[in-house]
Amino acid sequence: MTQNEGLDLWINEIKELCQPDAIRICDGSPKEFHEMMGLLENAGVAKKLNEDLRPNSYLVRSDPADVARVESRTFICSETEEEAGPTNNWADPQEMRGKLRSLFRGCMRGRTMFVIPFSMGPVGSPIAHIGVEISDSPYVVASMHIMTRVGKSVLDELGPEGQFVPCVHSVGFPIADGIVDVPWPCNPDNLYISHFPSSREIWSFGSGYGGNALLGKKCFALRIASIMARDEGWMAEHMLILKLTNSEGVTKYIAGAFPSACGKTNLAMLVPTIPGYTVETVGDDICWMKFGEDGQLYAINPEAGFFGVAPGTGMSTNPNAMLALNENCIFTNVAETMDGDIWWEGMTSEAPDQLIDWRGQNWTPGSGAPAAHPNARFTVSAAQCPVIADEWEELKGVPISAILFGGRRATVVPLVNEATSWNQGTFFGSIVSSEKTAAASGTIGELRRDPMAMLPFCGYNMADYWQHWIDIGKRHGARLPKIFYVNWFRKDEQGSFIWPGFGENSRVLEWIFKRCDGAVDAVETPIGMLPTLDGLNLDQLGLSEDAIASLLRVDADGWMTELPLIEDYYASFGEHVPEELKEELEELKRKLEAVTVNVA
Ligand code: OXD
Ligand code: MN
Repeated sequence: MTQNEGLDLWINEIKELCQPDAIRICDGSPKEFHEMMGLLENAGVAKKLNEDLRPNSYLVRSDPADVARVESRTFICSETEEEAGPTNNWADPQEMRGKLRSLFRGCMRGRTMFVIPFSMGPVGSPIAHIGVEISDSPYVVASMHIMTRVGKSVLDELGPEGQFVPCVHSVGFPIADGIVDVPWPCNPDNLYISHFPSSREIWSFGSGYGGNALLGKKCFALRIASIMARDEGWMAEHMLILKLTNSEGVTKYIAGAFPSACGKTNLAMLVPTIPGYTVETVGDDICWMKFGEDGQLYAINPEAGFFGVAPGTGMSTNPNAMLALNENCIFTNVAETMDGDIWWEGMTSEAPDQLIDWRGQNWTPGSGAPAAHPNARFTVSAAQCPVIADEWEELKGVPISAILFGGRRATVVPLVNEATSWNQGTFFGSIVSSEKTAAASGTIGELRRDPMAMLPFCGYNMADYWQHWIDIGKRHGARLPKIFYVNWFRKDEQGSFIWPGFGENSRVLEWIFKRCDGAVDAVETPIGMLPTLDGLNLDQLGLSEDAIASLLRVDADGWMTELPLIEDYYASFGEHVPEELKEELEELKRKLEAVTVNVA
């Protein structure tokens, strides 16, 4: 069937297990894409949008029970529970294999089994890796066409002996025994998204949506790749990659980890408000980094498209994303306009008078429920982004000068601070958190920690992953990127955001750019280097002195209150927490105590 014997054996094995009616090896061609969309149209789940308004684009409505990633049904099946760590759902690999065998047996009856060879990263890049997804969903095939590189070039690159990550996916809805097909087949009562670290395999059953089903993205590019990266000395991260150029034409590449729904796509496509700077996009979600022969860390975006959250995306918040969406898109669970186009909350300030909502029901403004599902998505090729960087497919990747970490913190964490060392930066990454509840003034809201924005995506023990970061620092000290901790979400006493965010974040990027060159001074504090009052361009923002102070001050009391929370958090990982991080915590405590004593 293919030239790779290992692949052929595996395809046969899965065919025997799943018993499909037919097998098709996908070639990634436009013809194949249109065939898939035709199948979805015939099934009544996809609708072609008005060709004059949104050429070659489709609206898909999923089953209302299958609308998002399901973390509670995502499993890491390492040999021991400790290897998976306390932040993952662990399942015994033998038991899970047994369960999956019985679920997958005959699960593709009445369907075609698609074999999708895909490359995560530009084909032939030394940073890229190959996977093969077997799926019984034409929606998955079409989406993989956009989100990854699919087809013959991948099989050629794989060659007769090449290794691939095997990814098996079924919607879990065989058409047999008198059962008729439904528009969006799925099996939410038997959902399993399972990862086997030792054999680097992925098995996903019961969902057709997003990260549950497009196995190249979170399952491979983060969970399995984080394990490969640990074993092979590289980094697989939940990060955007942007290219920042100053008025002299000097360019730096910055990677940034932010938890889901913190505006990564917006930052990756930002339109700077300050003169002289331009931002271009390399990636908006995932970043793979390997060290070049020159000792520098080089990054690729392993994806080929954007699978972005639609609601909240509009010309005022992310014009570049909107312009990317003019044609050749799949929209899932958005609302439909009466003239056959799409709409979602935040696309325009006012909703149209009448819509068909994501469930296919008539909708008018004020009807209570949102017209688009809050996790409605657009799927679009990255090449369509008007600010995609020319070098986004560069085989050797782009050299990374700075890494950003950030969460949503109403309190304590300043607008930006620079770690004084890789270890301190790793410490900041390990404590990234967002406030779940509104904090009263002077208190800290309930925190959800999301270290390095990897909480649902790290394929092994989170504290061992921190150790991997520390080890990278030890091995590659000299030319590592600088690390910064940013927070766009600081609130004032009235609960309003202090920092305007969006394009104004370019002011912080400018400071980071200059810090990388040592071109601007900073103040040394217990939490690293902070901007001086005139170091950050705040012109014409109209921020009060109080606001600026809240954004740039070290909230020593707030940090002192937070230290025991960090200690408790670290304690939940037991012996696995790297000594270096415990030392960073101790050091921070010592320095904060000295500051509070001085002030007193
Ligand atoms: C995503 C996520 O979809 O992080 O990118 O949830
Ligand atoms: Mn993400």
